[in-house]
Amino acid sequence: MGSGMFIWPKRPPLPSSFAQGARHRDEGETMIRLEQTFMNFLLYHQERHNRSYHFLILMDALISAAKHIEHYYLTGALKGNLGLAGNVNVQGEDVLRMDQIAQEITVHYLRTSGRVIHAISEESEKIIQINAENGRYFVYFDPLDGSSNVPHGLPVGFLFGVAKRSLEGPEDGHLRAGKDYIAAGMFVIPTGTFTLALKDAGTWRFHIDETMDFVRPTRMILPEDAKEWELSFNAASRYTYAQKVQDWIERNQQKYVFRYLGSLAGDFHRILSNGGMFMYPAIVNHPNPKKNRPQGKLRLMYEAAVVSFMCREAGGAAVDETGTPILDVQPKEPHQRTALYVGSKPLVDDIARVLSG
Ligand code: FDP
Repeated sequence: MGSGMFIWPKRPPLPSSFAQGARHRDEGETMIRLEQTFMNFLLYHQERHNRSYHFLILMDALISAAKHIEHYYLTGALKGNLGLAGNVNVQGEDVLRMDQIAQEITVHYLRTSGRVIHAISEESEKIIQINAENGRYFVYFDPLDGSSNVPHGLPVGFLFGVAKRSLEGPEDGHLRAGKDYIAAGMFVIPTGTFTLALKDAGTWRFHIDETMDFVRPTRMILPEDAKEWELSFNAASRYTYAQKVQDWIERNQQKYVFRYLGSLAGDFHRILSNGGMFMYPAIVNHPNPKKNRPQGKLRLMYEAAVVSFMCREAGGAAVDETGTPILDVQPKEPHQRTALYVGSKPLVDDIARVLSG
C-alpha cells in the first residue's frame, strides 16, 4: 500500500450543503448548527482527486500537534511556560520554554505518523531525519513563530509547508522551492483558527469548535476592493529599509490602514481576510551597520514560502527584495532568510516593479 495506488471505496456523494462549506440543514428548522469538520473536508478532497490516504495521516499528525501546542500555550501563563528556557539557540537567540515544548510535540507527531522522510524546523539547526526508508513527505515548519508575543500570551503561529518525495525514480532529498510544495498552512495560536492551502485547490480557513475539531471550511479569496486593504510592517524599522522602499511607503501609506501585530501568522491572517500587503523588507540602512539584514529576516522555507503559497492559492502574490516571486526561489540551505512582500496582487506587482527597477 506504500506506493500511493490506493483506490478509495465507493462512497455516497458529498451532501451539497457540506460541499459548499455551508451549514447543514435538514428539512425544517434545526435546533443546533452542525459544521463540516476538517477531516471530512479533506477526506472528500482526497477522494475527489483520487489521492492516497497518506496525506490524511500527515495532516492528522499536524492537527494533533497544533491542538497540544494550543493547550500548552493557553495554560502557559499559569504553568510558567511563557518564559525563557535558559538556553540560547544556534541563531544566538534566547530559547523560550514554549519553543521547546512546541518543537517536542511537533517532532513526536511527525515521527509517529510514519509518513515523513525528514523535517526542517526553525528550532533545530540540523535536518531532523525521521523515516528515510518509507516516508513520503518533507515537512518544513516553525512550531511557534512570533516570539515577542509569547510572554504576553498573544497570537503566535505554527507554520508548515509540505513537499512530496519524487515518486518516479530515486529521491535526492533536495530542498524544495515553494512552488513545489503540495500544501502549506498555519495555525494562529491561541485563536483556534487554522488556514490550509492545497496545491491548485485553494486556501481554506477553519475554526476550532467546542469538541476541539476544526470545522466550517471557508474558501479564502483576497478581496479586490482596495477600501479594506491594510499595510503591515514594522513601522519603527521603516528608515532602515532601502530608499526606494521608503519612497514607496511614503507614496502609499495614506491610501490604506496600517496594522502590525509582530507575528507573521497573525499579520498575514488579517491580510488574507482584508487584502493589502505584509512586508518585511531587507534592513540596509540601520544606524548600527551590524544590525543590517540585507538578506532579510524571515525564513524562506517555513515562513515566507508558507504564507506565499497560501497567498497564491487565495489569488495573491509574493516577492523578495529583488522582485523575484518567493515561490520560485530555490533554497540553498535549510534556514535561508529572505525579505518578503506578500498580499494582494496589484500591490505586490507594484512594489515588485520598484524592487526590480
Ligand atoms: P519573532 O522574531 O518575534 O519570532 O519570524 C520571526 C518574526 O517574529 C515574525 O513572526 C514576525 O513577523 C517578525 O519576526 C517580527 O519581527 P520584528 O520584531 O522585527 O517586527
